[in-house]
Amino acid sequence: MKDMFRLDGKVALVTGASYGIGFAIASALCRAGARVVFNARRQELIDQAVAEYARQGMDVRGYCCDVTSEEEVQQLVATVAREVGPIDILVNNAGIIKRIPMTEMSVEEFRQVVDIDLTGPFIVSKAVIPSMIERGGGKIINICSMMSELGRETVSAYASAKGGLKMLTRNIASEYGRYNIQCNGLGPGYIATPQTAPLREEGHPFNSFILAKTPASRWGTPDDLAGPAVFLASSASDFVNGHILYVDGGILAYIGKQP
Ligand code: NAP
Ligand code: GCO
Repeated sequence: MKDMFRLDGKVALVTGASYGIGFAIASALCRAGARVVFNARRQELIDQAVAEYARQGMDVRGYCCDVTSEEEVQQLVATVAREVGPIDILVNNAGIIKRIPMTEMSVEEFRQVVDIDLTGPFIVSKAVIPSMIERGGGKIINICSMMSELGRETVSAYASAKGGLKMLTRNIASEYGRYNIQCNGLGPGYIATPQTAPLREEGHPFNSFILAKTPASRWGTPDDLAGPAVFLASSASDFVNGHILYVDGGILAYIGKQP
């Protein structure tokens, strides 16, 4: 049974894995046997991440690539295929958020969030699917969000992108499932990473708000995503397609703790 969750012989690309959730997912896939590579934009942080992966006993290669550049992505996919091997598992993790009231957000700011969080996964998925088809299948995991299902003040661009990413996930599953490509989403709840650090500052009301909205009464950690990611990357999920697996401590099931 445990062999179903092994990834030996597979090549995995995790976008945006220089730290945060991507780093945890890349580490999990590596420990499950995959050859893992990742990309990000800032070379200094890529170098630091490669050193940290190595310090933790993992041989993970990092490449400088912006997921919003189709040219850079196509070059990344070709380089990985040449240096490591064709990509079997893609995790579209790279993402940003801008917390600005919608009427105060510029069109450029809105477009930047959607470009990275939604168009980026389209670009990278489009680049890897042809070789997955040629080789008999593959796994695509899109990192969605609570905001794939819910809205809140100041995150209109992010929620629009993550809602779209849920449907891109379902559409890739629909269009390419016949080629043994499974495309699913992982929907983290509120996870303690640099992206949410502003919400966790001492005394920030959001901290107590999230603890009251989470049955588990805690913020998630990136490592909470490790097992679900390995499941969706492995043959254990070969008949799971177009599904968004929420890893949220129960937030989406819960009305919230009575004040
Ligand atoms: P994070 O700590 O801000 O890390 C983001 C990573 O993505 C960094 O490695 C960053 O490196 C990279 N990145 C950003 N823009 C990129 C681009 N255009 N091209 C390539 N790499 C890019 O974020 P996180 O909290 O780990 O979140 C990771 C994913 O999970 C995101 O999609 C986020 O929306 C989603 N998510 C997060 C939470 C949470 O509570 N933290 C919950 C649900 C979903 P560079 O800036 O150097 O490129
Ligand atoms: C926010 C948070 C969330 C998390 C995550 C929740 O400002 O509400 O940043 O959006 O990042 O996406 O699943």
